[in-house]
Amino acid sequence: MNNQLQLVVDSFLKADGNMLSMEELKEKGCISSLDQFGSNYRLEQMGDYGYRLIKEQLLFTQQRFTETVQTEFIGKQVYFFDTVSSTQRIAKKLTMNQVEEGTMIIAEEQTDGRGRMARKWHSQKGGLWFSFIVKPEIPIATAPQLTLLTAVAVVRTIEDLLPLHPKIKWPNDILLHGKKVCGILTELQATDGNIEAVIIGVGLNVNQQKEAFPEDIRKKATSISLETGMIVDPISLLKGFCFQFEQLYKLFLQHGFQQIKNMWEQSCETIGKEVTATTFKGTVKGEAFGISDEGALLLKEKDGSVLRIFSADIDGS
Ligand code: BTX
Repeated sequence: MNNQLQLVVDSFLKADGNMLSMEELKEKGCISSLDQFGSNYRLEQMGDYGYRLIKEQLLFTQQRFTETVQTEFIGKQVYFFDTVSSTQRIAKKLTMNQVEEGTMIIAEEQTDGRGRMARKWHSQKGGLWFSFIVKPEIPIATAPQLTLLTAVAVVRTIEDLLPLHPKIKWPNDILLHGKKVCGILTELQATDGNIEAVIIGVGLNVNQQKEAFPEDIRKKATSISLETGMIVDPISLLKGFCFQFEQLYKLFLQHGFQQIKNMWEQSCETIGKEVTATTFKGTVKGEAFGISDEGALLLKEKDGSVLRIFSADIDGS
């Protein structure tokens, strides 16, 4: 066995002390986790008793990532940290100097993770916290499209690796069964109206258990592990994300936003709902009926007037 692996052995015992049978493991969904994460899980036969599931917990290391990431530029230059204040802050500092497109900063834990409008983002160990830099030659007004593109990349990553179907809540929340599993923060650096760099921060709750979330968000936050009952390899998710993002980003640069917009709408749970949008200017209510080409939420008020919302918190049924 590769010496980078940390072995955790879970015995699946029945109440009578016997191991679970293959059929029982299948019923519990363990076999599907084996299919999804073949390298992380293996079954060992225990004589005539049944099977034991051996869980090989893979370490969160730069080496495991760089050796196998399958991209041309996203995540090719990486900075891995155990603990940082905020990967977003480090990424911003890096952009002050010459930095390659796709450069990524990844941390196992953030002590001062931030969301939009300087809100706190809880970033304890067990999650995946990273920021990366892209330098698209696009008009500033279309930069919010990158948040939506990133959301599609997260959805595709999760759907590709796990038996889950995440939904997007405009503009930047990814939900699993109605709870927030991921947040995206997009920040711009521009000079004279031209984009110099876009810094995209992604916070994905992976293996945290319920107690890891502070009381105030426990009801509305979730992790992949809480939704699947599995311990998931964050490096597989990170590699998957880099691949998905790069594919979509190339498509975006070559053919524009339309195809990304279609994919986004397919996974969006906000469209078609009556929502309340809280913006800087106040609160508005209406039916969310689509997004504009710039990525703004289109809201139809009761009197039929249409509003374009560029930044807001959305509540709705
Ligand atoms: P947001 O403003 O949409 O969401 C912030 C809100 O989400 C908080 O006010 C809180 O209610 C809730 N929240 C906080 N932490 C969590 C969590 N772990 N899971 C679910 N809900 C939570 C979202 O902003 C953008 C988040 C980006 C985070 C990444 S992590 C890497 C990078 N570094 C950094 O400092 N930020 C980004």
